[in-house]
Formats: sequence, C-alpha cells, structure tokens
Amino acid sequence: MTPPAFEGLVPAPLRAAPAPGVTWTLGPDTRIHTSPGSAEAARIGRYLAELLRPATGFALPVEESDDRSGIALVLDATVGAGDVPGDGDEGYRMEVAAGGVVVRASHAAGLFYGVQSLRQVLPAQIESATRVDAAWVVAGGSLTDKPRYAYRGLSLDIARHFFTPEEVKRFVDDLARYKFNHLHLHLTDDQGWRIAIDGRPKLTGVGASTQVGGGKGGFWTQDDYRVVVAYAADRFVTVVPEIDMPGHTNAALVAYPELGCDGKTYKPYTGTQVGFSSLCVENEQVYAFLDEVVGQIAALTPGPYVHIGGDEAHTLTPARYKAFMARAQKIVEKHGKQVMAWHQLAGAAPVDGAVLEYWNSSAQDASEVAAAAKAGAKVVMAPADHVYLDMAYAGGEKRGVTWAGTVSVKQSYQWEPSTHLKGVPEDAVVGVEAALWGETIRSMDDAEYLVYPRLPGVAEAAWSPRDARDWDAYQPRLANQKARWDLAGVNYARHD
Ligand code: IFG
Repeated sequence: MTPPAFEGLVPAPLRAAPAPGVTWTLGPDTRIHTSPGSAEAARIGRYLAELLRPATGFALPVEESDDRSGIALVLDATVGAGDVPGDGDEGYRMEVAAGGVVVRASHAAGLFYGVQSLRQVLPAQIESATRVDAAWVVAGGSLTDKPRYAYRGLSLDIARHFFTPEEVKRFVDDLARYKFNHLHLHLTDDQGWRIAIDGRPKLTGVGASTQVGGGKGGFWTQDDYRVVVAYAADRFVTVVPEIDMPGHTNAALVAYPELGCDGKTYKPYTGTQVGFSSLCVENEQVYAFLDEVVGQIAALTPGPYVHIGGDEAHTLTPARYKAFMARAQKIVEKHGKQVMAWHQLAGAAPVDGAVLEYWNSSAQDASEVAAAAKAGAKVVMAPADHVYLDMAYAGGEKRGVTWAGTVSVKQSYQWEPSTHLKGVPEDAVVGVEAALWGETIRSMDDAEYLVYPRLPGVAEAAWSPRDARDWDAYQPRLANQKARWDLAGVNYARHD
C-alpha cells in the first residue's frame, strides 16, 4: 500500500497536496533529466542517481534535456516569485504524476532539497546498500516547500574526541538527509588543537597529542579541512570553523606557553572540566597568534563565519573578557569574516552583524541576549536542554552527560525557537543548531546513538513551519525514518 503523498517527510514541508489515485513507479528505464546548460543541476542529478542505484540496480542515466518523463530536475527562476514569495535560494516544488517526477527550483540548493524529499517518499528499501526487489512506487501529488530558518546546523566537537575527515563526511551525509545547511566544527579546546596552522607546528605536534580519556588524539591537515569543506559544499552545507577563545585554550598554551600571562608551562589535559584556561588578555603575542590562526582559517573557509567561541572564560573579569573579545572580533573582521560566538559575547559589545549562539539551559542569560538582539545582534538557538545531543537520554543511560538534565526525544522536539528566549525579537532568531560535544563519545557508534533519533526533530525546528510541529503527528513520521535507518545501518537509540 503506497503511503499518501509526502506524508512521511521529515522535516515536515510547507505544503503538500496528494493527487488521489495517482502513482509513479521508478523503473529500470527511468532516466534523470536536468536543466540543459546547468552543471550544478547535472551534478545534483548524478548525486540522485548514486543514491538510487544501489538498492534498485537501475542504470538511471543522467542527461541534460527538457524531457519531463522519468525524473526531471529543473532550474526555473520563476519558482518562489509568485505564490510563495521569498522562497529564497532553498525553496522548491515537486510534482509526482503518472508520467514522472518534476522538481523545480530557482536555485540549485532547492533542487538538492527536492532530491532529499524524493528519497524519503520512495519506499524505505531505497536506503539499502544492496539490491532489493521492491515495487518503487511513489504516491502522486504536489509539494511546495522552503525552510523557515536560513541557519540550520550541527555543531560537532572534534577536540574532546578526535573524528577523522572521513567520519565527519558521514555526519555531512546525515545533515544533507534532513536539509541542514551548516556544519559548525569545534576545532580547538583544552584537550586538543585539531587543525594544522602553518608556522605553528607545536599546535598539532604537542596540542593534538591527546584527547579526553587519554587517547592518541590527532589533527587535520589544511588539505583535510579543504576536502571536508568541499564535500560539505557539494551538499549545500556551509562549514563554520570555531577557534574557541579566550577560554578552552589549554592545548594552545601547552604548545605555546608564552600565550599565557605568567611564564609558566602547561600540561596536556585529558579530563572534562571547563573554564580553567585562558589566553593572556594583556599579552600582545596572543593577538599576533590569533591573527595568524584566524587569517589561515578564514582563507580556508568559503562560508561567511568564523566562530570565536567566547564561552566559559571563568578566570577573567568581565572587563578583561570584554577587552579580549573586542580585539578578537576585530581580527575576524580584518580577515573578511562575520563574527559568530557563544552568547556570552552578548554582554561584551558584539560588533555589527555578530551572530550569538545561545546555548544555556532553562533560558538563563535571556536578558543579556535580548538586549544585544534589540541592538541588532542575530541569534542562533542551541538551548542545551533541548538540542545538546551529548545530553543523556532519560532512564539512567550511561552515554552522555546530564549537566542540563536528560533530554528525551520528545524534549528535543517540543520547543519553539522564536519564543524560547523572553525578550529576543522573533526576527532576531536566524536559526537553530544541535550540538554534539565529545566528552563522552568514543566512536561513531556512540555519536550515532546520541544523535539519532533526536536530530530529525531538530531539523524540523529549523526547517518546518511553526504550526507543522506537533509531537503526536510527528510520531508516525519519525517511525518512517527509523525504518530507513535500519536499512542504512544507523546505530540509533531505541528510545521514544
Ligand atoms: N559546555 C561547554 C562545551 C562542552 C559542553 C558539554 C558550551 C558552549 C558544556 N561550552 O557548550 O565545551 O563541554 O555539554
């Protein structure tokens, strides 16, 4: 029995209209047609073919043509100009008729998101890595879709637990599946410095030598970073690099103790405490160091943001913290990037255009963030008691932490980004970001167990219309996703 058109989609779309009685079947002769002259549309056509070939075994040739039979990916500048104004670059339309599927979008990103929806309306067996004999039937109907928020992200900590570029590319695949468009890489912290900086060999020589629990650590070369950035860009995911400062800097201080205030040496740290380290605010060498680091990271990053952290600088007075953040923000702007920082920057004179990432639980610090937002700062919502996916599930789970409490699947779903922080104007909220911190993570299995099944609910908070989010109505759609994870071999937690 074919499910009604577009019923199982996660994140929920803007508008879906089933065409009763109409179905389309993906078959051995299906061809994928893309807008003539568009290399981007052709690339997305090839991406789609690679998604569908393993389970179906079909050839699925991709060709540039105006043919609308089979699957057509069509760039059409008129999409979004009319009935759904302000589609932006990520909206799309999809029609499933007896003769074929047509995805239309004004920009390539919209075609890409249409492909993710097409993937989800095919039977779950499409996720199999090996050939399955199935009837690849899709219910007919029309879909109008676009995201609610422009910033839809996952923050991944590769400092506490080292993840290789290959592993991070798997996270990017997860993000693409649920229409996320930002990957925030937490590259440095007390326990490790994970990105090579030319001229500063000890950062990755000494600073990358360990991790939480004492494992061997590791680091990315700048080529590794370039590969991940390109892989993410092909999936319309923008990388946001974070160099955490002035706190969370023990690994940098171990490598270059002259960045401290007191001429002492520092030891590698493999514990999980926070807030004890800081670069020296009054030491000019620190700003020369940051200029080198931010300059190289900015040059490697096509996206608009450099994230400078700013969290838990517990050893600094507010005045010293503010003095440091003023200098750090100027360095980011000097290298042509926009400042992003944890919301502690709110009280330390964020520069124009700064994006504050709100992360505390139970809406602490709301007034400071509200004041900054009213003065023009933008806010990405990452409240720990809803979207910190390193929080343990309820029920005495051993994986994860609990400083913000336990976070059930329901709690990660049931919250409202636009009103979560009292006093923050709704239009100041530009997005949503889940965070996976690495203190308790020892493997990709651990990571998937914590990320799934909570991540799709965060995707819905970031993409779907506010009134489309209903916990009871979400359950069957989430069940539809689990059937896919079973076939894709995702190690998800069996928690409701
Ligand atoms: N807070 C710290 C993280 C990490 C986290 C674990 C932020 C911004 C607790 N800072 O979240 O480094 O330790 O849940």
